Amino acid sequence: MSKKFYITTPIYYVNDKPHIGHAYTTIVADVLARWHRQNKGDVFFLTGTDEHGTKVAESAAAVGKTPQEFCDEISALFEAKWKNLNISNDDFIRTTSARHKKRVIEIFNLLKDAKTPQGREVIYQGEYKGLYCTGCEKFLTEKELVDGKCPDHKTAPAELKEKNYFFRLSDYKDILRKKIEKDEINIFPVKRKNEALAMLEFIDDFSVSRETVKWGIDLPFDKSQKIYVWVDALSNYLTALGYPDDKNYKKWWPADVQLMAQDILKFHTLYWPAILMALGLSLPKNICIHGFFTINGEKMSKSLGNAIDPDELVEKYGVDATRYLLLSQFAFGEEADVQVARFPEKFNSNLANGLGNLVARVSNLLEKNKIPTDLRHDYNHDRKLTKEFEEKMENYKFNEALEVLWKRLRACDEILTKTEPWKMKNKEEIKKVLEPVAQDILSVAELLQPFMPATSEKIVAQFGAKQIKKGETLFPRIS
Ligand code: ME8
Repeated sequence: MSKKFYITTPIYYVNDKPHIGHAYTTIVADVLARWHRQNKGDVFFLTGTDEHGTKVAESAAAVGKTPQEFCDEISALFEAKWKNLNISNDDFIRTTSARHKKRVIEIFNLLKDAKTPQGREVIYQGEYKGLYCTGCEKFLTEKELVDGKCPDHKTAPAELKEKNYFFRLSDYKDILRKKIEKDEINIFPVKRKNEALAMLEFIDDFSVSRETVKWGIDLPFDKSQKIYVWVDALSNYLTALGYPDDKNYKKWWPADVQLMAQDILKFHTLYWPAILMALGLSLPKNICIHGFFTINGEKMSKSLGNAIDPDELVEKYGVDATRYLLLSQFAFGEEADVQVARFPEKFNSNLANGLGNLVARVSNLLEKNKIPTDLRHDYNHDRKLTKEFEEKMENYKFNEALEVLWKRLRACDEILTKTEPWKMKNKEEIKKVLEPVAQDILSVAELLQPFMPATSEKIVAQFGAKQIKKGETLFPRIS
């Protein structure tokens, strides 16, 4: 039986247009999904949009739209951008969809009856008095502020005093600590695990409903309240599977990999596992957290106006090159400054010259000299290369996985430079040089499939033929 692999991205807020930060997480998920499918995994890849809360309602009002109209529009924009990046998600969940809302209500009814490990009610009514940042849709403590402002949004938080229902997180502290320490929820990279453990010491019960919010799902047992947008949003990973009434969730849950950046670490490593434990469900296996992109050292955001639209890159470089440029630039998990100014140079050296030129030269020589080849056409043919590549993939080192392939391409270039087959007259001699190089190209192309699916498909078709022929230019140089 093939191994199931359930992978998720965060569901993105519709108040912001998709930018390369969202695109990065989604491309990484796509690469992992495609890689598992290629290895005969049974994959379910989920992404979607987070559409409730004051922030979204305010964004809609600012452009004179109803919240639902606004959500429909921006959610469709996310879907279109993902299509444009050749994202192979199996489902797209929206928190304003009927299927999601219905199941969130069921989740709340289950939580209402649930007991903590200490036998107390998980949900209780209380009053929240404190700070709230609408930009983050997050409750803040004084300690988290910088100069009295939210460090992410650089705005002063609102002072709130309202009736809320709370989740008794304090009763889960010990069990959460144990599970995180023992890697039962494997938080990657380890520095994020340590951050989660440090945060755990300071957390308190959290609100699961809001009194003063208008755009949201009604709390089933108190209609004066809306479900807090974060609990609504986290539930998506279950509602998309049809939890609790559709048995489909039994096939896919728990998630194998949940991807995100560190901005939402607390919600996913502490709140979310506690909610799952309260529901009696198992915990996600891996929570993989990447760094926050900056653009020239500045946080990328709508308010700062420096966000890059992935479509801009696709238009300039093409889909596969955009995916390559974003994933090869830095290690997953590190803080990363996107240096878009370096993209043209990288495109020309690694794609136009590196891969593109090699494919063109070798195919041209084979066609011109009418040399047939007989190449092995399977993923595992070059065990050494595949193993080295897989080791990097298993550790989320996508930039290094790509480098493994490019190292091989450079070695091919060196062979050609050294042997100069274009000067050779004897067909057998030419074949002796070119056939192994063509095999390397084919093996690299097979492994490249999760990153650059269309390019991989073209090269595999081209080099899979008995008589290899020169094809179209894969990556025309950019000036
Ligand atoms: O937080 N660099 O949605 P969101 C890298 N709706 N990644 C970035 C990024 C950047 N500058 N900006 C955004 C939410 N991302 C909630 C999530 S999930 C149940 C609810 C990516 O639209 C990254 O994956 O603010 C980050 O975690 C996510 O977008 C936040 O998206």
